[in-house]
Amino acid sequence: MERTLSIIKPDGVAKGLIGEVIKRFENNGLKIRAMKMLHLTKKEAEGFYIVHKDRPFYISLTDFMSSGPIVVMVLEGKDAIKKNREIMGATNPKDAAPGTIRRDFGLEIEKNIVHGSDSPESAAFEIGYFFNSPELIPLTLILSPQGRGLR
Ligand code: IDP
Ligand code: MG
Repeated sequence: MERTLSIIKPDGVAKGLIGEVIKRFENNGLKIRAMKMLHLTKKEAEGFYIVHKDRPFYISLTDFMSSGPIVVMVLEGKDAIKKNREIMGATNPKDAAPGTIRRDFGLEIEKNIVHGSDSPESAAFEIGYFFNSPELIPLTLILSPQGRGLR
């Protein structure tokens, strides 16, 4: 099992795609271990994308990522990093395969609906950027909830 960080970016939230994106993860066997809606400050967006600080699109990207609410999620499953990136599609929606989130809904290379970690190292950094360990619900509890009427 592997974990990855997913973000539904401000364009995905604004277009009403939260449910659509989550449905695709669930249909592909990815379990949601943690989830929250946030509105990042510019500084928080800069910190998250620090790996891109020298790229020409850094200012525009961090303006965009702090422009409205986002949904951040920890996904877990077999090969979750690769699987999530397959479901998302290529960075530029024009290059993304048919049936991927970015191809189906992305406007252009920056406003491409979703983010996904690209390696185990970035997943660890990105999950830790938004979540403390106690915020991750144990997988066993997700798969077989304990409670009144559910035993
Ligand atoms: P990824 O999201 O597919 O991993 P990265 O290269 O890590 O792609 O870029 C991070 C994000 O920065 C992209 O998802 C996109 O929103 C934005 N981005 C990447 N390349 C460009 C570009 O050339 N122009 C504008 N924005 C870009
Ligand atoms: Mg990336």
